[in-house]
Amino acid sequence: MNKRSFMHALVCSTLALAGSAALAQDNVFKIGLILPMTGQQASTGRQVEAAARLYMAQNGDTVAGKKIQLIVKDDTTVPDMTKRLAQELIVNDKVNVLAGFGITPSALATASLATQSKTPAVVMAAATSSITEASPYFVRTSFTLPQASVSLADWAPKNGIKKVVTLVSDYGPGIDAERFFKDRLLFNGGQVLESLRVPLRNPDFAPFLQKVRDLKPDALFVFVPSGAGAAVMKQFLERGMDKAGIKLIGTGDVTDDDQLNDMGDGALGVVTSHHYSAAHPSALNKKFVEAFRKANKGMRPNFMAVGGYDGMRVIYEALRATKGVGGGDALLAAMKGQIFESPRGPIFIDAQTRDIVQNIYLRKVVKQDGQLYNVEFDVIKDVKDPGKSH
Ligand code: VNL
Repeated sequence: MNKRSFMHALVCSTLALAGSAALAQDNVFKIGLILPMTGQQASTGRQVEAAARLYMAQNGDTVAGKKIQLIVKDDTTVPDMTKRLAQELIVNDKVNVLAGFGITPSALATASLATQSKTPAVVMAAATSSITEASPYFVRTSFTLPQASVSLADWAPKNGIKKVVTLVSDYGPGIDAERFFKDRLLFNGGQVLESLRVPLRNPDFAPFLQKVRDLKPDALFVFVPSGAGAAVMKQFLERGMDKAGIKLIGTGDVTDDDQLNDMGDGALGVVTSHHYSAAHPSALNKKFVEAFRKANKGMRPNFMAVGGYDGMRVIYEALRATKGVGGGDALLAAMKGQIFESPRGPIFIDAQTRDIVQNIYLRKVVKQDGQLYNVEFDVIKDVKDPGKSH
Protein backbone atom coordinates (compact mmCIF):
# COMPACT_ATOMS: atom_id res chain seq x y z
CA MET A 1 0.00 0.00 0.00
CA ASN A 2 1.48 3.37 -0.90
CA LYS A 3 1.32 6.28 1.49
CA ARG A 4 -1.56 7.94 -0.23
CA SER A 5 -3.85 4.94 -0.28
CA PHE A 6 -2.83 4.18 3.31
CA MET A 7 -3.94 7.66 4.34
CA HIS A 8 -7.14 7.19 2.40
CA ALA A 9 -7.83 3.88 4.16
CA LEU A 10 -7.08 5.50 7.50
CA VAL A 11 -9.50 8.35 6.88
CA CYS A 12 -12.17 5.92 5.69
CA SER A 13 -11.87 3.67 8.71
CA THR A 14 -11.80 6.63 11.07
CA LEU A 15 -14.98 7.91 9.47
CA ALA A 16 -16.60 4.48 9.65
CA LEU A 17 -15.69 4.18 13.34
CA ALA A 18 -16.99 7.68 13.99
CA GLY A 19 -20.28 6.63 12.44
CA SER A 20 -20.75 3.73 14.85
CA ALA A 21 -19.39 5.68 17.81
CA ALA A 22 -22.27 8.11 17.40
CA LEU A 23 -24.59 5.23 18.30
CA ALA A 24 -22.86 4.65 21.59
CA GLN A 25 -23.45 8.20 22.81
CA ASP A 26 -26.46 7.79 24.98
CA ASN A 27 -28.59 10.76 25.70
CA VAL A 28 -27.45 13.37 23.24
CA PHE A 29 -28.37 13.72 19.59
CA LYS A 30 -25.98 16.04 17.78
CA ILE A 31 -26.75 18.09 14.70
CA GLY A 32 -23.70 19.65 13.03
CA LEU A 33 -25.02 22.75 11.26
CA ILE A 34 -22.41 24.13 8.84
CA LEU A 35 -23.25 27.53 7.41
CA PRO A 36 -21.68 30.63 5.88
CA MET A 37 -21.98 32.90 8.94
CA THR A 38 -19.40 35.29 7.47
CA GLY A 39 -18.19 35.97 3.93
CA GLN A 40 -20.19 36.64 0.79
CA GLN A 41 -23.19 34.46 1.70
CA ALA A 42 -23.45 35.45 5.38
CA SER A 43 -27.12 36.44 5.06
CA THR A 44 -27.93 32.81 4.22
CA GLY A 45 -26.17 31.58 7.36
CA ARG A 46 -28.00 34.13 9.47
CA GLN A 47 -31.40 33.15 8.06
CA VAL A 48 -30.90 29.38 8.33
CA GLU A 49 -29.49 29.50 11.85
CA ALA A 50 -32.31 31.74 13.07
CA ALA A 51 -34.89 29.38 11.60
CA ALA A 52 -33.25 26.26 13.08
CA ARG A 53 -33.21 27.90 16.51
CA LEU A 54 -36.84 28.96 16.13
CA TYR A 55 -37.83 25.39 15.28
CA MET A 56 -36.09 24.15 18.43
CA ALA A 57 -37.64 26.86 20.59
CA GLN A 58 -41.10 25.90 19.32
CA ASN A 59 -40.66 22.12 19.43
CA GLY A 60 -38.46 21.58 22.44
CA ASP A 61 -34.96 20.16 22.60
CA THR A 62 -35.83 16.63 23.65
CA VAL A 63 -37.00 14.05 21.12
CA ALA A 64 -37.40 10.31 21.74
CA GLY A 65 -35.58 10.71 25.04
CA LYS A 66 -32.58 12.40 23.42
CA LYS A 67 -31.38 15.88 24.13
CA ILE A 68 -30.83 17.70 20.84
CA GLN A 69 -27.56 19.56 20.62
CA LEU A 70 -27.15 22.01 17.75
CA ILE A 71 -23.49 22.67 16.89
CA VAL A 72 -23.19 25.64 14.54
CA LYS A 73 -19.97 26.07 12.53
CA ASP A 74 -19.04 28.97 10.25
CA ASP A 75 -17.47 27.84 6.97
CA THR A 76 -16.90 31.50 5.96
CA THR A 77 -18.41 30.67 2.54
CA VAL A 78 -15.29 28.60 1.67
CA PRO A 79 -15.98 25.01 0.48
CA ASP A 80 -12.62 23.60 1.72
CA MET A 81 -13.56 24.89 5.14
CA THR A 82 -16.99 23.23 4.92
CA LYS A 83 -15.25 19.94 4.28
CA ARG A 84 -12.76 20.37 7.12
CA LEU A 85 -15.53 21.30 9.56
CA ALA A 86 -17.64 18.34 8.43
CA GLN A 87 -14.73 15.99 9.07
CA GLU A 88 -14.20 17.43 12.57
CA LEU A 89 -17.89 17.20 13.35
CA ILE A 90 -18.01 13.56 12.26
CA VAL A 91 -14.76 12.39 13.84
CA ASN A 92 -14.44 14.54 16.99
CA ASP A 93 -17.97 15.60 17.85
CA LYS A 94 -19.52 12.39 16.54
CA VAL A 95 -22.56 14.19 15.18
CA ASN A 96 -25.58 12.09 14.23
CA VAL A 97 -26.60 14.36 11.37
CA LEU A 98 -24.97 17.08 9.28
CA ALA A 99 -27.02 20.01 7.97
CA GLY A 100 -26.84 23.48 6.44
CA PHE A 101 -24.72 24.00 3.28
CA GLY A 102 -25.15 27.58 2.06
CA ILE A 103 -23.74 27.13 -1.43
CA THR A 104 -23.45 24.26 -3.89
CA PRO A 105 -19.64 23.89 -3.73
CA SER A 106 -19.89 23.49 0.07
CA ALA A 107 -22.42 20.67 -0.25
CA LEU A 108 -20.41 18.92 -2.98
CA ALA A 109 -17.19 19.18 -0.94
CA THR A 110 -18.88 17.25 1.88
CA ALA A 111 -20.53 14.51 -0.18
CA SER A 112 -17.82 11.84 0.16
CA LEU A 113 -17.50 12.38 3.93
CA ALA A 114 -21.24 11.90 4.41
CA THR A 115 -21.13 8.73 2.30
CA GLN A 116 -18.09 7.17 4.00
CA SER A 117 -19.33 7.86 7.52
CA LYS A 118 -22.99 7.05 6.68
CA THR A 119 -24.07 10.39 8.11
CA PRO A 120 -27.30 11.85 6.75
CA ALA A 121 -26.69 15.41 5.53
CA VAL A 122 -29.68 17.72 5.18
CA VAL A 123 -29.15 20.34 2.47
CA MET A 124 -31.09 23.37 3.72
CA ALA A 125 -29.91 26.05 1.25
CA ALA A 126 -27.84 24.93 -1.76
CA ALA A 127 -29.92 24.28 -4.87
CA THR A 128 -28.02 22.79 -7.82
CA SER A 129 -29.97 19.80 -9.10
CA SER A 130 -27.07 17.33 -9.02
CA ILE A 131 -26.24 17.73 -5.30
CA THR A 132 -28.55 14.92 -4.18
CA GLU A 133 -26.84 12.60 -6.66
CA ALA A 134 -23.39 13.29 -5.18
CA SER A 135 -24.11 11.24 -2.03
CA PRO A 136 -26.91 8.81 -1.13
CA TYR A 137 -26.86 10.46 2.32
CA PHE A 138 -28.01 13.88 1.05
CA VAL A 139 -31.61 14.88 1.70
CA ARG A 140 -32.78 18.29 0.48
CA THR A 141 -35.26 20.73 2.04
CA SER A 142 -34.38 23.82 -0.04
CA PHE A 143 -35.28 23.67 -3.74
CA THR A 144 -33.62 23.20 -7.12
CA LEU A 145 -33.00 25.83 -9.79
CA PRO A 146 -34.56 23.71 -12.57
CA GLN A 147 -37.66 23.40 -10.37
CA ALA A 148 -37.91 27.17 -9.95
CA SER A 149 -36.95 28.12 -13.53
CA VAL A 150 -39.23 26.12 -15.82
CA SER A 151 -42.47 27.63 -14.50
CA LEU A 152 -41.28 31.12 -15.37
CA ALA A 153 -40.41 29.95 -18.90
CA ASP A 154 -44.01 28.69 -19.20
CA TRP A 155 -45.42 31.98 -17.96
CA ALA A 156 -43.24 34.40 -19.98
CA PRO A 157 -44.32 33.78 -23.61
CA LYS A 158 -47.99 33.87 -22.59
CA ASN A 159 -47.36 37.31 -21.16
CA GLY A 160 -45.70 39.10 -24.04
CA ILE A 161 -42.14 38.02 -23.22
CA LYS A 162 -40.71 36.21 -26.26
CA LYS A 163 -37.12 37.45 -26.55
CA VAL A 164 -35.00 37.04 -23.46
CA VAL A 165 -31.39 37.51 -22.41
CA THR A 166 -30.28 35.35 -19.48
CA LEU A 167 -27.80 36.53 -16.86
CA VAL A 168 -26.64 34.06 -14.21
CA SER A 169 -23.90 33.56 -11.64
CA ASP A 170 -21.30 31.34 -13.23
CA TYR A 171 -21.55 28.18 -11.12
CA GLY A 172 -23.85 25.20 -10.50
CA PRO A 173 -27.21 26.82 -9.73
CA GLY A 174 -26.70 29.54 -12.35
CA ILE A 175 -25.88 27.00 -15.07
CA ASP A 176 -28.98 24.98 -14.06
CA ALA A 177 -31.20 28.07 -14.17
CA GLU A 178 -29.84 29.17 -17.55
CA ARG A 179 -30.23 25.74 -19.15
CA PHE A 180 -33.67 24.83 -17.85
CA PHE A 181 -35.13 28.29 -18.43
CA LYS A 182 -33.76 28.37 -21.97
CA ASP A 183 -34.82 24.84 -22.97
CA ARG A 184 -38.36 25.43 -21.76
CA LEU A 185 -38.62 28.90 -23.34
CA LEU A 186 -37.47 27.54 -26.72
CA PHE A 187 -39.97 24.69 -26.38
CA ASN A 188 -42.66 27.32 -25.83
CA GLY A 189 -41.69 29.24 -28.97
CA GLY A 190 -39.58 31.91 -27.26
CA GLN A 191 -36.03 32.94 -27.99
CA VAL A 192 -32.88 33.46 -25.94
CA LEU A 193 -30.82 36.18 -27.63
CA GLU A 194 -27.77 35.68 -25.46
CA SER A 195 -26.70 33.86 -22.30
CA LEU A 196 -24.41 35.86 -20.02
CA ARG A 197 -22.54 34.54 -16.99
CA VAL A 198 -21.10 36.69 -14.22
CA PRO A 199 -18.46 35.53 -11.73
CA LEU A 200 -19.78 34.40 -8.34
CA ARG A 201 -17.14 36.35 -6.42
CA ASN A 202 -17.52 40.15 -6.32
CA PRO A 203 -19.54 40.43 -9.51
CA ASP A 204 -19.73 43.71 -11.41
CA PHE A 205 -22.99 43.64 -13.35
CA ALA A 206 -22.47 46.94 -15.20
CA PRO A 207 -20.73 45.70 -18.39
CA PHE A 208 -23.21 42.85 -18.72
CA LEU A 209 -26.20 45.16 -18.31
CA GLN A 210 -24.83 47.47 -20.99
CA LYS A 211 -24.74 44.50 -23.34
CA VAL A 212 -28.33 43.59 -22.42
CA ARG A 213 -29.43 47.15 -23.21
CA ASP A 214 -27.91 46.91 -26.66
CA LEU A 215 -29.62 43.59 -27.35
CA LYS A 216 -33.05 45.05 -26.44
CA PRO A 217 -34.80 41.86 -25.28
CA ASP A 218 -38.36 41.87 -23.95
CA ALA A 219 -36.94 40.73 -20.64
CA LEU A 220 -33.77 39.95 -18.74
CA PHE A 221 -33.91 36.65 -16.85
CA VAL A 222 -31.65 36.68 -13.78
CA PHE A 223 -30.31 34.14 -11.33
CA VAL A 224 -27.97 35.36 -8.61
CA PRO A 225 -27.64 33.74 -5.19
CA SER A 226 -29.46 35.04 -2.15
CA GLY A 227 -27.82 38.25 -0.98
CA ALA A 228 -26.81 39.49 -4.44
CA GLY A 229 -30.24 40.53 -5.74
CA ALA A 230 -30.20 44.09 -4.40
CA ALA A 231 -27.01 44.89 -6.34
CA VAL A 232 -28.55 43.61 -9.59
CA MET A 233 -31.74 45.58 -9.00
CA LYS A 234 -29.82 48.78 -8.23
CA GLN A 235 -27.68 48.61 -11.36
CA PHE A 236 -30.65 47.55 -13.52
CA LEU A 237 -32.51 50.70 -12.47
CA GLU A 238 -29.46 52.99 -12.58
CA ARG A 239 -28.91 52.02 -16.21
CA GLY A 240 -32.54 52.83 -17.01
CA MET A 241 -33.19 49.32 -18.31
CA ASP A 242 -36.82 49.46 -17.18
CA LYS A 243 -37.30 52.77 -18.97
CA ALA A 244 -35.83 51.18 -22.10
CA GLY A 245 -38.72 48.72 -21.95
CA ILE A 246 -36.75 45.73 -20.66
CA LYS A 247 -38.49 43.77 -17.95
CA LEU A 248 -36.62 42.07 -15.13
CA ILE A 249 -37.71 38.48 -14.41
CA GLY A 250 -35.98 35.67 -12.56
CA THR A 251 -36.10 33.01 -9.92
CA GLY A 252 -37.14 34.40 -6.53
CA ASP A 253 -33.50 34.51 -5.41
CA VAL A 254 -33.30 37.98 -7.00
CA THR A 255 -36.23 39.43 -5.00
CA ASP A 256 -35.10 37.66 -1.85
CA ASP A 257 -37.26 38.58 1.16
CA ASP A 258 -34.08 39.29 3.12
CA GLN A 259 -33.39 42.33 0.90
CA LEU A 260 -36.58 43.07 -1.02
CA ASN A 261 -37.98 45.72 1.27
CA ASP A 262 -34.82 47.82 0.89
CA MET A 263 -34.80 47.69 -2.92
CA GLY A 264 -37.21 50.61 -3.31
CA ASP A 265 -40.20 51.14 -5.58
CA GLY A 266 -38.11 50.35 -8.67
CA ALA A 267 -38.66 46.69 -7.77
CA LEU A 268 -42.47 47.01 -8.06
CA GLY A 269 -43.94 44.70 -10.68
CA VAL A 270 -40.95 42.37 -10.99
CA VAL A 271 -42.23 38.83 -11.68
CA THR A 272 -40.37 35.81 -10.31
CA SER A 273 -41.02 32.13 -9.72
CA HIS A 274 -40.08 30.43 -6.47
CA HIS A 275 -41.12 28.10 -3.70
CA TYR A 276 -41.41 30.57 -0.82
CA SER A 277 -42.64 34.06 -0.14
CA ALA A 278 -42.95 35.66 3.30
CA ALA A 279 -46.35 36.79 1.99
CA HIS A 280 -47.57 33.21 1.33
CA PRO A 281 -51.18 33.40 2.51
CA SER A 282 -51.52 30.43 4.85
CA ALA A 283 -52.24 30.39 8.57
CA LEU A 284 -49.08 28.37 9.18
CA ASN A 285 -46.92 30.87 7.31
CA LYS A 286 -48.41 33.86 9.12
CA LYS A 287 -47.53 32.20 12.41
CA PHE A 288 -44.03 31.36 11.15
CA VAL A 289 -43.28 34.88 9.90
CA GLU A 290 -44.57 36.46 13.10
CA ALA A 291 -42.59 34.16 15.40
CA PHE A 292 -39.44 34.53 13.27
CA ARG A 293 -39.67 38.32 13.37
CA LYS A 294 -40.32 38.33 17.09
CA ALA A 295 -37.28 36.18 17.82
CA ASN A 296 -34.98 38.12 15.45
CA LYS A 297 -35.51 41.86 15.97
CA GLY A 298 -38.07 42.18 13.19
CA MET A 299 -36.08 40.29 10.53
CA ARG A 300 -38.23 38.91 7.73
CA PRO A 301 -37.65 35.21 6.95
CA ASN A 302 -36.63 34.39 3.39
CA PHE A 303 -36.55 31.15 1.38
CA MET A 304 -33.33 30.12 3.13
CA ALA A 305 -35.03 30.35 6.51
CA VAL A 306 -37.84 28.05 5.42
CA GLY A 307 -35.29 25.50 4.16
CA GLY A 308 -33.66 25.51 7.60
CA TYR A 309 -36.95 25.32 9.47
CA ASP A 310 -38.25 22.38 7.42
CA GLY A 311 -34.85 20.68 7.55
CA MET A 312 -35.07 20.64 11.35
CA ARG A 313 -38.55 19.15 11.09
CA VAL A 314 -37.23 16.37 8.86
CA ILE A 315 -34.47 15.61 11.40
CA TYR A 316 -36.79 15.73 14.44
CA GLU A 317 -39.34 13.41 12.82
CA ALA A 318 -36.65 10.96 11.70
CA LEU A 319 -35.35 10.79 15.28
CA ARG A 320 -38.88 10.31 16.61
CA ALA A 321 -39.65 7.58 14.06
CA THR A 322 -36.47 5.66 14.94
CA LYS A 323 -37.21 6.03 18.66
CA GLY A 324 -33.79 7.49 19.29
CA VAL A 325 -31.95 4.23 18.63
CA GLY A 326 -31.28 4.43 14.89
CA GLY A 327 -27.90 5.00 13.27
CA GLY A 328 -27.30 6.95 10.06
CA ASP A 329 -29.00 4.48 7.75
CA ALA A 330 -32.14 4.23 9.89
CA LEU A 331 -32.36 8.02 10.20
CA LEU A 332 -31.91 8.40 6.46
CA ALA A 333 -34.68 5.89 5.78
CA ALA A 334 -36.97 7.82 8.15
CA MET A 335 -36.24 11.09 6.34
CA LYS A 336 -37.26 9.65 2.97
CA GLY A 337 -40.91 10.02 2.12
CA GLN A 338 -41.77 12.59 4.80
CA ILE A 339 -44.78 14.62 3.79
CA PHE A 340 -46.03 17.64 5.69
CA GLU A 341 -47.24 21.22 5.53
CA SER A 342 -44.42 23.76 5.49
CA PRO A 343 -44.82 27.54 5.80
CA ARG A 344 -44.26 27.49 2.01
CA GLY A 345 -47.14 25.04 1.37
CA PRO A 346 -47.30 21.22 1.18
CA ILE A 347 -43.95 19.47 0.70
CA PHE A 348 -42.73 15.93 0.20
CA ILE A 349 -39.27 14.32 0.37
CA ASP A 350 -39.22 11.98 -2.63
CA ALA A 351 -37.93 8.64 -1.28
CA GLN A 352 -36.27 7.76 -4.58
CA THR A 353 -34.32 10.97 -5.15
CA ARG A 354 -34.19 12.34 -1.55
CA ASP A 355 -35.09 15.65 -3.16
CA ILE A 356 -37.97 17.95 -2.34
CA VAL A 357 -41.26 18.03 -4.26
CA GLN A 358 -43.13 21.28 -3.75
CA ASN A 359 -45.35 23.98 -5.22
CA ILE A 360 -43.77 26.67 -7.35
CA TYR A 361 -45.48 30.04 -7.26
CA LEU A 362 -45.50 32.91 -9.73
CA ARG A 363 -45.20 36.13 -7.79
CA LYS A 364 -45.14 39.84 -8.43
CA VAL A 365 -43.53 42.52 -6.27
CA VAL A 366 -46.34 44.57 -4.73
CA LYS A 367 -46.56 47.13 -1.93
CA GLN A 368 -48.68 46.04 1.02
CA ASP A 369 -48.96 48.22 4.15
CA GLY A 370 -45.99 50.23 2.91
CA GLN A 371 -43.77 47.15 2.56
CA LEU A 372 -42.56 45.36 -0.58
CA TYR A 373 -43.58 41.71 -0.89
CA ASN A 374 -43.54 38.92 -3.47
CA VAL A 375 -47.28 38.37 -3.81
CA GLU A 376 -48.25 35.01 -5.30
CA PHE A 377 -50.67 35.09 -8.25
CA ASP A 378 -50.41 31.55 -9.64
CA VAL A 379 -49.26 28.14 -8.47
CA ILE A 380 -47.90 25.02 -10.17
CA LYS A 381 -48.50 22.18 -7.75
CA ASP A 382 -46.15 19.40 -6.60
CA VAL A 383 -43.22 20.17 -8.90
CA LYS A 384 -40.47 17.52 -8.92
CA ASP A 385 -36.94 18.53 -9.81
CA PRO A 386 -36.91 18.49 -13.65
CA GLY A 387 -33.13 18.06 -13.43
CA LYS A 388 -33.54 14.45 -12.32
CA SER A 389 -35.16 13.21 -15.54
CA HIS A 390 -32.37 14.53 -17.77
C1 VNL B 1 -27.29 28.51 -4.15
C2 VNL B 1 -28.49 28.49 -4.87
C3 VNL B 1 -27.04 29.56 -3.26
C4 VNL B 1 -29.42 29.52 -4.69
C5 VNL B 1 -27.97 30.56 -3.10
O1 VNL B 1 -27.81 31.60 -2.24
C6 VNL B 1 -29.16 30.55 -3.84
C7 VNL B 1 -26.29 27.45 -4.34
C8 VNL B 1 -26.74 31.62 -1.33
O2 VNL B 1 -26.70 26.32 -4.64
O3 VNL B 1 -25.09 27.76 -4.21
O4 VNL B 1 -30.04 31.57 -3.67
